[in-house]
Amino acid sequence: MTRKALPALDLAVVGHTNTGKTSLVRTLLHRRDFGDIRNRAGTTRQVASAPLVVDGQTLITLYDSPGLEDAPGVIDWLDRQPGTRHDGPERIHGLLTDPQARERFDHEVRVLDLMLNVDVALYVVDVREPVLEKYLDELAVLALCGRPLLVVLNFVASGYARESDWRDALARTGLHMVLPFDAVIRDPATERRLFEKLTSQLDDFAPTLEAWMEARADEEHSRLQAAVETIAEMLIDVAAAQRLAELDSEIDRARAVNALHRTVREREQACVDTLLDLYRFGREDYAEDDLPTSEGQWGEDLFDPDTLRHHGIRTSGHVGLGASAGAAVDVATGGLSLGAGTLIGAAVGAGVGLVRGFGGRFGDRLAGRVRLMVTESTLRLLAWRQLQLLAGLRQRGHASQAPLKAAERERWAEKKLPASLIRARRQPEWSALNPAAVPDSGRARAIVELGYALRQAVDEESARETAT
Ligand SMILES: Nc1nc2c(ncn2[C@@H]2O[C@H](COP(=O)(O)OP(=O)(O)OP(=O)(O)O)[C@@H](O)[C@H]2O)c(=O)[nH]1
Ligand SMILES: [Mg+2]
Repeated sequence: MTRKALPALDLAVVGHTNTGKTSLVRTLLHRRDFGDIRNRAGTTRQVASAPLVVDGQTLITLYDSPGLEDAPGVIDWLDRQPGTRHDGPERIHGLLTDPQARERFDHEVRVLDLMLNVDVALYVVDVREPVLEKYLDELAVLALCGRPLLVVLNFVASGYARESDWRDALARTGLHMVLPFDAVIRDPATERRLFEKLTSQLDDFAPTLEAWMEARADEEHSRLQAAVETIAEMLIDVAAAQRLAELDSEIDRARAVNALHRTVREREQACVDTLLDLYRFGREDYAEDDLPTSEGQWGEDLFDPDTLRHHGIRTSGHVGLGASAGAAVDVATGGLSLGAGTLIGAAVGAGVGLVRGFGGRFGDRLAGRVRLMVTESTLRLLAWRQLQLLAGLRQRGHASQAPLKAAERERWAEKKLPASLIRARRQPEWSALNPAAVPDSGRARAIVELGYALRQAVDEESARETAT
Protein backbone atom coordinates (compact mmCIF):
# COMPACT_ATOMS: atom_id res chain seq x y z
CA MET A 1 0.00 0.00 0.00
CA THR A 2 1.48 3.34 -0.92
CA ARG A 3 1.21 5.98 1.70
CA LYS A 4 0.02 9.48 0.91
CA ALA A 5 3.04 11.79 1.01
CA LEU A 6 3.31 13.26 4.47
CA PRO A 7 4.79 16.68 5.19
CA ALA A 8 8.49 16.24 5.95
CA LEU A 9 9.72 17.62 9.25
CA ASP A 10 13.04 19.42 9.72
CA LEU A 11 14.40 19.01 13.22
CA ALA A 12 17.53 20.74 14.52
CA VAL A 13 19.59 19.51 17.47
CA VAL A 14 21.21 22.49 19.17
CA GLY A 15 22.82 23.37 22.48
CA HIS A 16 26.00 24.26 24.28
CA THR A 17 29.14 22.56 23.12
CA ASN A 18 29.89 19.04 24.42
CA THR A 19 26.39 18.36 25.75
CA GLY A 20 25.79 15.27 23.59
CA LYS A 21 24.10 16.68 20.49
CA THR A 22 25.86 14.40 18.05
CA SER A 23 25.31 11.50 20.46
CA LEU A 24 21.59 12.22 20.48
CA VAL A 25 21.46 12.29 16.68
CA ARG A 26 23.22 8.91 16.51
CA THR A 27 20.85 7.44 19.04
CA LEU A 28 17.78 8.67 17.18
CA LEU A 29 19.20 7.45 13.88
CA HIS A 30 20.26 4.05 15.27
CA ARG A 31 23.50 4.62 13.43
CA ARG A 32 26.92 4.82 14.92
CA ASP A 33 28.67 6.10 11.81
CA PHE A 34 27.16 9.58 12.01
CA GLY A 35 29.44 12.50 12.93
CA ASP A 36 32.27 12.65 15.45
CA ILE A 37 31.77 12.26 19.17
CA ARG A 38 34.44 13.37 21.60
CA ASN A 39 34.57 14.55 25.14
CA ARG A 40 35.75 18.07 24.39
CA ALA A 41 34.36 21.33 23.10
CA GLY A 42 33.96 22.12 19.43
CA THR A 43 33.93 18.60 17.99
CA THR A 44 31.17 19.29 15.47
CA ARG A 45 32.04 22.27 13.29
CA GLN A 46 29.46 22.18 10.52
CA VAL A 47 25.76 21.51 10.33
CA ALA A 48 25.22 17.92 9.14
CA SER A 49 21.93 16.28 8.27
CA ALA A 50 20.59 12.73 8.27
CA PRO A 51 17.18 11.46 7.17
CA LEU A 52 14.70 9.21 8.94
CA VAL A 53 13.18 7.29 6.05
CA VAL A 54 10.08 5.11 5.86
CA ASP A 55 9.11 3.31 2.65
CA GLY A 56 11.49 5.47 0.66
CA GLN A 57 10.07 8.72 1.99
CA THR A 58 12.12 10.98 4.23
CA LEU A 59 9.73 11.75 7.04
CA ILE A 60 12.12 13.64 9.26
CA THR A 61 15.50 15.24 8.64
CA LEU A 62 17.73 15.58 11.69
CA TYR A 63 20.31 18.37 11.72
CA ASP A 64 23.29 18.15 14.01
CA SER A 65 24.94 21.50 14.72
CA PRO A 66 28.12 22.96 16.20
CA GLY A 67 27.91 23.76 19.91
CA LEU A 68 27.05 27.26 21.04
CA GLU A 69 29.91 28.89 22.87
CA ASP A 70 29.33 32.62 22.90
CA ALA A 71 25.63 33.29 23.38
CA PRO A 72 26.38 36.14 25.84
CA GLY A 73 28.40 37.83 23.08
CA VAL A 74 25.49 37.40 20.66
CA ILE A 75 23.03 38.94 23.14
CA ASP A 76 25.36 41.92 23.68
CA TRP A 77 25.70 42.37 19.94
CA LEU A 78 21.93 42.20 19.39
CA ASP A 79 21.29 44.64 22.23
CA ARG A 80 23.54 47.18 20.57
CA GLN A 81 21.55 47.11 17.31
CA PRO A 82 18.91 49.75 16.71
CA GLY A 83 15.38 48.96 15.45
CA THR A 84 12.92 46.10 15.72
CA ARG A 85 13.17 44.92 19.33
CA HIS A 86 10.17 42.65 19.12
CA ASP A 87 10.70 40.76 15.92
CA GLY A 88 13.07 38.01 17.00
CA PRO A 89 13.71 36.38 13.62
CA GLU A 90 14.31 39.84 12.10
CA ARG A 91 16.92 40.61 14.74
CA ILE A 92 18.63 37.28 14.13
CA HIS A 93 18.49 37.96 10.41
CA GLY A 94 20.30 41.26 11.10
CA LEU A 95 23.12 39.35 12.77
CA LEU A 96 23.31 36.75 10.00
CA THR A 97 23.70 39.44 7.34
CA ASP A 98 26.39 41.40 9.14
CA PRO A 99 29.82 40.36 7.80
CA GLN A 100 31.69 41.24 10.98
CA ALA A 101 29.21 39.46 13.21
CA ARG A 102 29.40 36.40 10.97
CA GLU A 103 33.12 36.29 11.39
CA ARG A 104 33.09 36.81 15.12
CA PHE A 105 30.26 34.37 15.92
CA ASP A 106 31.29 31.65 13.56
CA HIS A 107 29.58 28.66 15.29
CA GLU A 108 26.60 30.65 16.52
CA VAL A 109 25.86 31.91 13.01
CA ARG A 110 25.68 28.37 11.65
CA VAL A 111 23.28 27.39 14.40
CA LEU A 112 21.05 30.45 14.06
CA ASP A 113 20.94 30.12 10.29
CA LEU A 114 19.78 26.55 10.80
CA MET A 115 17.21 27.56 13.41
CA LEU A 116 15.50 29.95 11.00
CA ASN A 117 15.10 27.11 8.50
CA VAL A 118 13.75 24.23 10.60
CA ASP A 119 10.32 23.42 12.01
CA VAL A 120 11.41 22.55 15.52
CA ALA A 121 14.56 22.20 17.61
CA LEU A 122 15.81 20.00 20.44
CA TYR A 123 17.91 21.96 22.90
CA VAL A 124 20.32 19.57 24.59
CA VAL A 125 21.36 20.24 28.18
CA ASP A 126 24.10 18.54 30.17
CA VAL A 127 22.20 18.24 33.47
CA ARG A 128 25.40 17.64 35.40
CA GLU A 129 26.12 21.34 34.86
CA PRO A 130 24.69 24.05 37.10
CA VAL A 131 22.22 26.41 35.42
CA LEU A 132 24.71 29.07 34.40
CA GLU A 133 23.86 32.47 32.97
CA LYS A 134 25.45 31.54 29.65
CA TYR A 135 22.96 28.72 29.14
CA LEU A 136 20.04 31.02 29.82
CA ASP A 137 21.53 33.39 27.26
CA GLU A 138 21.57 30.54 24.76
CA LEU A 139 17.91 29.85 25.37
CA ALA A 140 17.13 33.54 25.00
CA VAL A 141 18.95 33.74 21.66
CA LEU A 142 17.31 30.56 20.39
CA ALA A 143 13.89 31.80 21.47
CA LEU A 144 14.37 34.80 19.19
CA CYS A 145 14.35 32.41 16.23
CA GLY A 146 10.65 31.76 16.84
CA ARG A 147 10.75 27.97 16.60
CA PRO A 148 9.28 25.53 19.11
CA LEU A 149 11.94 24.12 21.41
CA LEU A 150 11.93 20.80 23.23
CA VAL A 151 14.54 20.73 25.96
CA VAL A 152 16.36 17.40 26.25
CA LEU A 153 17.92 16.91 29.68
CA ASN A 154 20.87 14.71 28.80
CA PHE A 155 23.11 12.69 31.14
CA VAL A 156 20.20 12.01 33.49
CA ALA A 157 21.58 8.55 34.19
CA SER A 158 24.87 9.97 35.40
CA GLY A 159 23.98 10.03 39.10
CA TYR A 160 24.79 13.60 39.96
CA ALA A 161 22.28 15.25 37.69
CA ARG A 162 20.71 18.58 38.63
CA GLU A 163 17.46 17.82 36.95
CA SER A 164 15.17 19.78 39.26
CA ASP A 165 17.38 22.93 39.12
CA TRP A 166 17.10 22.81 35.36
CA ARG A 167 13.37 22.20 35.37
CA ASP A 168 12.81 25.21 37.65
CA ALA A 169 15.03 27.47 35.59
CA LEU A 170 13.43 26.37 32.32
CA ALA A 171 9.91 26.92 33.67
CA ARG A 172 10.93 30.46 34.60
CA THR A 173 11.88 31.15 31.02
CA GLY A 174 8.56 29.76 29.81
CA LEU A 175 9.95 26.44 28.58
CA HIS A 176 7.80 23.58 29.75
CA MET A 177 8.49 21.03 27.10
CA VAL A 178 11.23 19.04 28.79
CA LEU A 179 12.34 15.43 28.42
CA PRO A 180 14.90 13.56 30.51
CA PHE A 181 17.11 11.45 28.28
CA ASP A 182 20.38 9.64 28.21
CA ALA A 183 21.85 9.72 24.77
CA VAL A 184 24.08 6.69 25.21
CA ILE A 185 21.37 4.34 26.48
CA ARG A 186 18.88 2.87 24.11
CA ASP A 187 15.37 3.00 25.42
CA PRO A 188 12.52 2.72 22.92
CA ALA A 189 10.01 4.08 25.45
CA THR A 190 11.94 7.33 26.00
CA GLU A 191 12.59 7.65 22.30
CA ARG A 192 8.88 7.35 21.69
CA ARG A 193 8.14 9.95 24.36
CA LEU A 194 10.36 12.40 22.55
CA PHE A 195 8.36 12.06 19.35
CA GLU A 196 5.08 12.15 21.27
CA LYS A 197 6.09 15.45 22.85
CA LEU A 198 6.88 16.83 19.43
CA THR A 199 3.55 15.58 18.12
CA SER A 200 1.72 17.49 20.82
CA GLN A 201 3.41 20.72 19.73
CA LEU A 202 3.34 20.34 15.96
CA ASP A 203 -0.19 19.83 14.72
CA ASP A 204 0.77 20.04 11.06
CA PHE A 205 3.32 17.28 11.45
CA ALA A 206 1.34 14.95 13.71
CA PRO A 207 0.66 12.40 10.91
CA THR A 208 4.35 12.45 9.96
CA LEU A 209 5.49 11.88 13.53
CA GLU A 210 2.91 9.17 14.10
CA ALA A 211 3.98 7.37 10.93
CA TRP A 212 7.56 7.52 12.14
CA MET A 213 6.74 6.14 15.59
CA GLU A 214 4.77 3.32 14.04
CA ALA A 215 7.58 2.44 11.65
CA ARG A 216 10.10 2.46 14.51
CA ALA A 217 7.96 0.18 16.64
CA ASP A 218 7.53 -2.25 13.73
CA GLU A 219 11.25 -2.20 13.12
CA GLU A 220 12.04 -2.96 16.77
CA HIS A 221 9.59 -5.81 16.72
CA SER A 222 10.85 -7.45 13.57
CA ARG A 223 14.47 -6.97 14.60
CA LEU A 224 13.87 -8.78 17.87
CA GLN A 225 12.03 -11.53 16.02
CA ALA A 226 14.93 -11.91 13.58
CA ALA A 227 17.36 -11.97 16.51
CA VAL A 228 15.65 -14.79 18.40
CA GLU A 229 15.33 -16.81 15.21
CA THR A 230 19.02 -16.28 14.53
CA ILE A 231 19.81 -17.69 17.95
CA ALA A 232 17.30 -20.50 17.51
CA GLU A 233 18.79 -21.52 14.18
CA MET A 234 22.28 -21.62 15.65
CA LEU A 235 21.10 -23.72 18.59
CA ILE A 236 19.31 -26.21 16.34
CA ASP A 237 22.41 -26.47 14.18
CA VAL A 238 24.58 -27.14 17.19
CA ALA A 239 22.13 -29.43 18.99
CA ALA A 240 21.91 -31.70 15.96
CA ALA A 241 25.56 -31.45 14.97
CA GLN A 242 27.61 -34.63 15.09
CA ARG A 243 30.90 -36.09 13.97
CA LEU A 244 31.76 -39.74 13.65
CA ALA A 245 35.00 -41.21 14.90
CA GLU A 246 36.60 -44.63 14.88
CA LEU A 247 35.76 -46.20 18.21
CA ASP A 248 39.18 -47.76 18.60
CA SER A 249 41.34 -44.94 17.36
CA GLU A 250 42.26 -42.30 19.88
CA ILE A 251 43.76 -40.16 17.13
CA ASP A 252 40.62 -40.29 15.09
CA ARG A 253 38.47 -39.44 18.07
CA ALA A 254 40.70 -36.46 18.90
CA ARG A 255 40.42 -35.31 15.30
CA ALA A 256 36.64 -35.53 15.39
CA VAL A 257 36.45 -33.70 18.72
CA ASN A 258 38.59 -30.87 17.39
CA ALA A 259 36.57 -30.67 14.22
CA LEU A 260 33.34 -30.45 16.19
CA HIS A 261 34.77 -27.85 18.55
CA ARG A 262 35.92 -25.72 15.67
CA THR A 263 32.66 -25.98 13.78
CA VAL A 264 30.58 -25.05 16.81
CA ARG A 265 32.82 -22.10 17.70
CA GLU A 266 32.54 -20.80 14.17
CA ARG A 267 28.80 -21.27 14.23
CA GLU A 268 28.54 -19.32 17.44
CA GLN A 269 30.66 -16.52 16.03
CA ALA A 270 28.47 -16.35 12.92
CA CYS A 271 25.45 -15.97 15.19
CA VAL A 272 27.18 -13.17 17.11
CA ASP A 273 28.05 -11.38 13.88
CA THR A 274 24.47 -11.60 12.64
CA LEU A 275 23.14 -10.20 15.92
CA LEU A 276 25.63 -7.35 15.86
CA ASP A 277 24.64 -6.63 12.30
CA LEU A 278 20.92 -6.70 13.05
CA TYR A 279 21.42 -4.13 15.79
CA ARG A 280 23.84 -2.19 13.58
CA PHE A 281 26.90 -2.72 15.67
CA GLY A 282 30.21 -4.38 14.87
CA ARG A 283 32.93 -6.47 16.45
CA GLU A 284 34.71 -3.32 17.59
CA ASP A 285 31.81 -2.67 19.97
CA TYR A 286 32.66 -5.31 22.49
CA ALA A 287 35.48 -5.92 24.90
CA GLU A 288 37.44 -9.05 24.15
CA ASP A 289 37.07 -10.52 27.59
CA ASP A 290 33.33 -10.32 27.60
CA LEU A 291 32.39 -11.63 24.21
CA PRO A 292 33.84 -13.64 21.36
CA THR A 293 37.05 -12.39 19.93
CA SER A 294 37.75 -12.11 16.26
CA GLU A 295 39.49 -15.48 16.28
CA GLY A 296 36.11 -17.04 16.69
CA GLN A 297 36.36 -17.79 20.37
CA TRP A 298 34.88 -16.22 23.41
CA GLY A 299 37.19 -14.83 26.05
CA GLU A 300 35.84 -17.76 27.96
CA ASP A 301 36.23 -20.83 25.85
CA LEU A 302 33.00 -22.62 25.25
CA PHE A 303 34.53 -26.03 25.75
CA ASP A 304 36.55 -25.39 28.84
CA PRO A 305 34.94 -27.34 31.72
CA ASP A 306 35.84 -24.40 33.97
CA THR A 307 33.64 -22.18 31.82
CA LEU A 308 30.70 -24.49 32.31
CA ARG A 309 31.32 -24.75 36.02
CA HIS A 310 31.74 -21.01 36.30
CA HIS A 311 28.27 -20.63 34.85
CA GLY A 312 26.85 -23.10 37.29
CA ILE A 313 26.18 -25.64 34.60
CA ARG A 314 26.43 -29.27 35.51
CA THR A 315 29.10 -30.93 33.48
CA SER A 316 28.20 -34.51 33.98
CA GLY A 317 25.11 -36.41 33.00
CA HIS A 318 23.43 -37.44 29.83
CA VAL A 319 23.85 -35.84 26.46
CA GLY A 320 20.16 -35.20 26.36
CA LEU A 321 18.69 -38.24 24.76
CA GLY A 322 17.41 -39.31 28.12
CA ALA A 323 17.86 -42.57 29.95
CA SER A 324 15.31 -44.32 27.77
CA ALA A 325 17.55 -43.98 24.78
CA GLY A 326 20.12 -45.68 26.95
CA ALA A 327 22.96 -44.79 24.71
CA ALA A 328 24.13 -41.41 25.84
CA VAL A 329 27.56 -41.00 27.27
CA ASP A 330 28.82 -37.73 28.60
CA VAL A 331 32.52 -37.16 28.86
CA ALA A 332 32.34 -33.46 29.51
CA THR A 333 34.47 -33.58 32.62
CA GLY A 334 36.77 -36.24 31.34
CA GLY A 335 34.94 -38.87 33.35
CA LEU A 336 32.61 -41.27 31.66
CA SER A 337 29.26 -41.58 33.23
CA LEU A 338 27.75 -44.41 31.27
CA GLY A 339 28.95 -47.22 29.14
CA ALA A 340 32.48 -46.66 30.29
CA GLY A 341 33.35 -50.24 29.70
CA THR A 342 33.05 -49.81 25.97
CA LEU A 343 34.97 -46.60 25.85
CA ILE A 344 38.10 -47.21 27.82
CA GLY A 345 40.40 -44.24 27.88
CA ALA A 346 38.07 -42.17 25.79
CA ALA A 347 38.47 -38.86 27.54
CA VAL A 348 37.61 -37.14 24.33
CA GLY A 349 37.29 -33.60 25.50
CA ALA A 350 35.05 -31.14 27.20
CA GLY A 351 31.61 -30.34 25.99
CA VAL A 352 31.39 -33.19 23.55
CA GLY A 353 29.50 -36.34 24.32
CA LEU A 354 29.85 -39.73 22.77
CA VAL A 355 26.60 -41.12 21.52
CA ARG A 356 25.91 -44.51 20.17
CA GLY A 357 22.75 -46.16 19.08
CA PHE A 358 21.23 -43.90 16.42
CA GLY A 359 19.26 -45.53 13.68
CA GLY A 360 18.17 -44.20 10.33
CA ARG A 361 20.09 -42.60 7.55
CA PHE A 362 22.80 -41.23 9.77
CA GLY A 363 23.10 -44.50 11.60
CA ASP A 364 24.04 -46.49 8.54
CA ARG A 365 27.68 -45.71 8.79
CA LEU A 366 28.01 -46.29 12.47
CA ALA A 367 29.53 -49.74 12.60
CA GLY A 368 32.72 -49.60 14.66
CA ARG A 369 32.38 -45.89 15.18
CA VAL A 370 31.17 -43.45 17.80
CA ARG A 371 29.07 -40.43 17.21
CA LEU A 372 30.17 -37.20 18.90
CA MET A 373 27.68 -34.55 19.86
CA VAL A 374 27.78 -31.36 21.88
CA THR A 375 26.49 -31.84 25.41
CA GLU A 376 23.36 -30.34 26.79
CA SER A 377 25.43 -28.25 29.18
CA THR A 378 27.16 -26.64 26.26
CA LEU A 379 23.83 -25.93 24.60
CA ARG A 380 22.66 -24.21 27.75
CA LEU A 381 25.76 -22.10 27.85
CA LEU A 382 25.43 -21.21 24.18
CA ALA A 383 21.80 -20.19 24.60
CA TRP A 384 22.60 -18.20 27.69
CA ARG A 385 25.50 -16.33 26.10
CA GLN A 386 23.54 -15.35 23.03
CA LEU A 387 20.58 -14.15 25.06
CA GLN A 388 22.99 -12.17 27.18
CA LEU A 389 24.45 -10.58 24.10
CA LEU A 390 21.00 -9.81 22.74
CA ALA A 391 19.98 -8.12 25.99
CA GLY A 392 23.16 -6.03 25.88
CA LEU A 393 22.54 -5.02 22.27
CA ARG A 394 18.95 -4.07 22.90
CA GLN A 395 20.02 -1.58 25.57
CA ARG A 396 22.95 -0.16 23.73
CA GLY A 397 22.63 3.33 22.27
CA HIS A 398 24.43 4.00 19.03
CA ALA A 399 26.38 6.78 20.70
CA SER A 400 27.90 4.43 23.28
CA GLN A 401 31.63 4.80 23.57
CA ALA A 402 32.23 2.15 26.21
CA PRO A 403 32.65 -1.47 25.13
CA LEU A 404 29.53 -3.55 25.09
CA LYS A 405 28.92 -5.48 28.28
CA ALA A 406 26.69 -8.43 27.89
CA ALA A 407 23.77 -7.89 30.23
CA GLU A 408 23.52 -10.17 33.24
CA ARG A 409 20.79 -12.67 32.61
CA GLU A 410 19.17 -15.32 34.61
CA ARG A 411 21.19 -18.46 34.13
CA TRP A 412 19.84 -21.33 32.18
CA ALA A 413 21.52 -23.90 34.32
CA GLU A 414 18.47 -25.39 35.92
CA LYS A 415 15.83 -24.72 33.32
CA LYS A 416 14.41 -27.44 31.18
CA LEU A 417 15.66 -27.12 27.63
CA PRO A 418 12.91 -26.28 25.15
CA ALA A 419 11.34 -29.36 23.54
CA SER A 420 12.30 -28.26 20.02
CA LEU A 421 15.94 -28.31 21.03
CA ILE A 422 15.69 -31.76 22.56
CA ARG A 423 14.00 -32.97 19.39
CA ALA A 424 16.85 -31.67 17.29
CA ARG A 425 19.23 -34.01 19.14
CA ARG A 426 17.75 -36.90 17.18
CA GLN A 427 17.63 -35.11 13.84
CA PRO A 428 21.14 -34.93 12.40
CA GLU A 429 19.70 -33.87 9.06
CA TRP A 430 18.56 -30.61 10.66
CA SER A 431 22.07 -29.34 11.30
CA ALA A 432 23.71 -27.26 8.61
CA LEU A 433 26.92 -28.27 10.36
CA ASN A 434 26.54 -31.90 9.27
CA PRO A 435 27.89 -32.75 5.84
CA ALA A 436 24.86 -34.84 4.86
CA ALA A 437 22.28 -32.40 6.17
CA VAL A 438 19.08 -31.92 4.20
CA PRO A 439 17.16 -29.12 5.86
CA ASP A 440 13.48 -29.94 5.86
CA SER A 441 10.26 -28.38 7.06
CA GLY A 442 10.75 -30.02 10.47
CA ARG A 443 13.90 -27.98 10.93
CA ALA A 444 12.11 -24.79 9.93
CA ARG A 445 9.31 -25.56 12.38
CA ALA A 446 11.75 -26.30 15.17
CA ILE A 447 13.48 -22.96 14.58
CA VAL A 448 10.21 -21.05 14.74
CA GLU A 449 9.17 -22.96 17.85
CA LEU A 450 12.48 -22.45 19.60
CA GLY A 451 12.48 -18.80 18.52
CA TYR A 452 9.12 -18.45 20.19
CA ALA A 453 10.41 -20.01 23.42
CA LEU A 454 13.42 -17.69 23.39
CA ARG A 455 11.19 -14.72 22.68
CA GLN A 456 9.12 -15.59 25.71
CA ALA A 457 12.22 -15.76 27.86
CA VAL A 458 13.31 -12.34 26.57
CA ASP A 459 9.87 -10.79 27.14
CA GLU A 460 9.57 -12.26 30.63
CA GLU A 461 12.90 -10.82 31.54
CA SER A 462 12.02 -7.38 30.12
CA ALA A 463 8.79 -7.44 32.11
CA ARG A 464 10.72 -8.29 35.29
CA GLU A 465 13.16 -5.45 34.62
CA THR A 466 10.35 -2.95 34.09
CA ALA A 467 8.74 -4.11 37.32
CA THR A 468 11.89 -3.50 39.39
N1 LIG B 1 27.28 9.02 29.91
C1 LIG B 1 26.84 9.78 28.90
N2 LIG B 1 27.74 10.33 28.08
C2 LIG B 1 27.28 11.09 27.08
C3 LIG B 1 25.89 11.31 26.86
N3 LIG B 1 25.75 12.12 25.78
C4 LIG B 1 26.99 12.40 25.36
N4 LIG B 1 27.93 11.79 26.12
C5 LIG B 1 29.39 11.95 26.02
O1 LIG B 1 29.64 13.35 26.03
C6 LIG B 1 30.71 13.70 25.16
C7 LIG B 1 30.27 14.71 24.14
O2 LIG B 1 29.34 14.13 23.25
P1 LIG B 1 29.09 14.73 21.79
O3 LIG B 1 27.91 14.00 21.25
O4 LIG B 1 30.32 14.77 20.98
O5 LIG B 1 28.66 16.21 22.18
P2 LIG B 1 28.30 17.43 21.21
O6 LIG B 1 27.27 18.23 21.90
O7 LIG B 1 27.97 16.93 19.85
O8 LIG B 1 29.69 18.22 21.20
P3 LIG B 1 30.18 19.36 20.16
O9 LIG B 1 29.97 18.83 18.81
O10 LIG B 1 31.61 19.52 20.51
O11 LIG B 1 29.38 20.56 20.47
C8 LIG B 1 31.16 12.38 24.55
O12 LIG B 1 32.24 11.90 25.31
C9 LIG B 1 29.95 11.48 24.71
O13 LIG B 1 30.31 10.12 24.78
C10 LIG B 1 24.97 10.69 27.77
O14 LIG B 1 23.76 10.82 27.68
N5 LIG B 1 25.51 9.94 28.76
MG1 LIG C 1 28.82 17.31 18.08
